[in-house]
Amino acid sequence: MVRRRAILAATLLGASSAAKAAGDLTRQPPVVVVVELGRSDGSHAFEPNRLRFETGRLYNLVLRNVSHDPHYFTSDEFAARIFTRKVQVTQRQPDGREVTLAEFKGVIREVEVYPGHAAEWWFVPVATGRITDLRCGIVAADRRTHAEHGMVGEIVIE
Ligand SMILES: [Cu+2]
Repeated sequence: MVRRRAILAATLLGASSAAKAAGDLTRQPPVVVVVELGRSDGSHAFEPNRLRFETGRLYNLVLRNVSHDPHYFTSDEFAARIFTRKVQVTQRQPDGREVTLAEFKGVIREVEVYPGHAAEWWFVPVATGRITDLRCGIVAADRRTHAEHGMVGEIVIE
């Protein structure tokens, strides 16, 4: 009886420590994913324009604007399926180091990045789905949006 109780206690302890290990999903080492916004030749696109994430993992989505125009990374469906830990604004120094200038926390739906700069969106996907509303809504000189010029993308959360 005593032995049986000891085994039960060990089992319960094991279960609780496993639950603790899963604990704070925003504090695991991030998976870094880089998406370039725009192209240096002036055309409008996300590169890559197909993204895949898994629920429960922490991602650092680096949005790097490599063009001469500002660009948005906008997706309502994506925002509804993730928990945002933070969005941070970074700046590359002349010596190549990336420094953080600001951090934003809370629900984020849209990030705009200016030419030559980058922002990092740290998040944990919490719901699966195929998301097709990734777009840049900026209006170009010809009055068509960047999305209409092809700056759209697809996100799959598994
Ligand atoms: Cu754009």
